Amino acid sequence: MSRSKTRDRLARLTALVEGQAGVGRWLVLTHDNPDPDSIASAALLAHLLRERFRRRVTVGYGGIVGRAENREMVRVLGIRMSHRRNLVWRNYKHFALVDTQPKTGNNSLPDEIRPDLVIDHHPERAATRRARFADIRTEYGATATIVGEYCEACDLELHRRDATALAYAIRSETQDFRREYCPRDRDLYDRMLPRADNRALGKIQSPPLPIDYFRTLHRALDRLQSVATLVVSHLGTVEQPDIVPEIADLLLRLEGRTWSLATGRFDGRLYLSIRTTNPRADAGTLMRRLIGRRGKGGGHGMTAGGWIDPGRGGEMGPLEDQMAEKLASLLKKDPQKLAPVQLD
Ligand SMILES: [Mn+2]
Repeated sequence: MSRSKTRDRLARLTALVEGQAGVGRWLVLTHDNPDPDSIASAALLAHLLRERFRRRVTVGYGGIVGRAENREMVRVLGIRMSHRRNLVWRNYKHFALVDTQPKTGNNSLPDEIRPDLVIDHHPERAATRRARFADIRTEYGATATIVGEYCEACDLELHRRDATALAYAIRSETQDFRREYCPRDRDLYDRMLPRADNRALGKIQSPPLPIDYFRTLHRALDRLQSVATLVVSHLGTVEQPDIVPEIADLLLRLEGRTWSLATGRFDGRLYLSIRTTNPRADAGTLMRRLIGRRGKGGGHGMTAGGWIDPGRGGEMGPLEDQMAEKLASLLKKDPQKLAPVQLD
């Protein structure tokens, strides 16, 4: 079903990009603080627009490529991306969003710009309907799988580094298929892995880690809290926001726990990440209820992220505690019983 879906949509995409409406420079944007899924999706869509449609394309991002693995991915695979501070919006005629949607608060596309193309696997947002072309497939584990299928559907030649980027994106986004995915993700991964550069994959998966990583990890373990099956840690000010979901993933591996929450402060915002081992959960909706109108958030069933603007002079502590207690309540656990976990 999905393959014919891709072909139908490819016909519409082709009409848009090849038609008069598609002439002029394209900007393909990842979400802010891009992860491997977003980076691979953008790199492959840019490759498709260049090779198949002969368009001039720039890949842009906001925030920081923070995680050591993601920095290594960009470096080893030679992926070229421009930071938003170096982008002049009016130089572009067309805008594409991958692994994110308009007005979600996690990408740098100005609200007044209507995107031409949106490809994503997060639940559809109202603003996405204004895009000229949108392909939202929530059943997919990775947006990179959707973009990869487009590349295959138009017989685009995929180089070793493209196959490597796709394989790594699917593997990391699904945590080696321990998180939500569909057979399409597995199939594309199986087609890409034999063509991928194994040495590059190895380097990307175990890069050198800066001392700040260990400092933050130390703090995370020092400030561990728990109630029933929920484990929580507040990292305070962090060097880069990607460490927050990374710690949430790690905490979830604590035996006997099925939910984790990590928070961290960066650049005036409090970032939050929720993880669960329950495949029937809806972490994205839970995150949006947790944040309410104080910020932006969303996600999938088993993973979610968001941020809150704590306002001026917001002290580290009370807001974090309030969020942890609210999450405990939403999960029907007694917030009063949230207590430190002593490790020494
Ligand atoms: Mn994704």
